[in-house]
Amino acid sequence: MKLTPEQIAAFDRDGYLVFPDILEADEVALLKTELVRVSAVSDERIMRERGSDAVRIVYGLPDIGGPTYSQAYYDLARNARILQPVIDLLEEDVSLYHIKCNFKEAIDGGFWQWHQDYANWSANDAAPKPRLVTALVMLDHATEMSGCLYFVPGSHKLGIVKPAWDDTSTSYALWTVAKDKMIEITGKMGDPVAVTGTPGTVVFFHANMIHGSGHNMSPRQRWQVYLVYNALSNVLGSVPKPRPDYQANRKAERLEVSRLRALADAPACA
Ligand SMILES: O=C(O)CCC(=O)C(=O)O
Repeated sequence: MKLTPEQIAAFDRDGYLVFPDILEADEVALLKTELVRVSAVSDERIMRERGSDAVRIVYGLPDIGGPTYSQAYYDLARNARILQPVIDLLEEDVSLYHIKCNFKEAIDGGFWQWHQDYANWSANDAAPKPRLVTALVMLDHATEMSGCLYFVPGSHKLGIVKPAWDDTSTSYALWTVAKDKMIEITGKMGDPVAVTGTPGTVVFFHANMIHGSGHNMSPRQRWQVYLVYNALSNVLGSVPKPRPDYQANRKAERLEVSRLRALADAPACA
């Protein structure tokens, strides 16, 4: 899927693009089945909600030989429908920074504070520039009640907003946008918008986009996959305590675009 100049201009203006119906029902079903399988593994790549057994995040799905490896996610990261738009947006070849699946289980799935991903990747991994793009894949209906993401359109143009460290609100510590800053920014830029959609929807967003999401109050799960790509020129600097490869891949290997239609059509690689 090649992006048009109009789509690229809309991404530059708003910081995101939404495409419904990119993955087909059988592909979404395969990705969900694989998540059920790998989330049963006991490993640090599976992180839980604070004070609960509910899974919050699964990392490591594209890592061949790893405990949470899944061929379907390895293929997804290379699929033309996801990878080609990312290359079009960054205007260069990319490597895979990580894949993260956020579960947000019915009733138990917790919120995500307002934050910018690049504030975290800059501080934690010494990513020199915000030349990373995330492709969010919806595996369930994302609704306001089930804890969909919210964006502040245009906020990617603000650069890094002075971040505040928060290791108490949820089980996942994060550099966040502080409350007073958030009130100031939305006062100027307008209220955040809900990123809702049906299973198979893909959303591309900028690394400096201010985003967050609420608790899942609904009786249905809200699973979403986040595939993060880094421009090959954006080589990570050194840090005293590098995060594991499954969170910040330092190998910077160029990804080849796969034109195969269905994830299951790809040849086995492990
Ligand atoms: O899945 C969500 O609701 C939010 C996830 C998020 O913002 C993140 O992983 O950076």
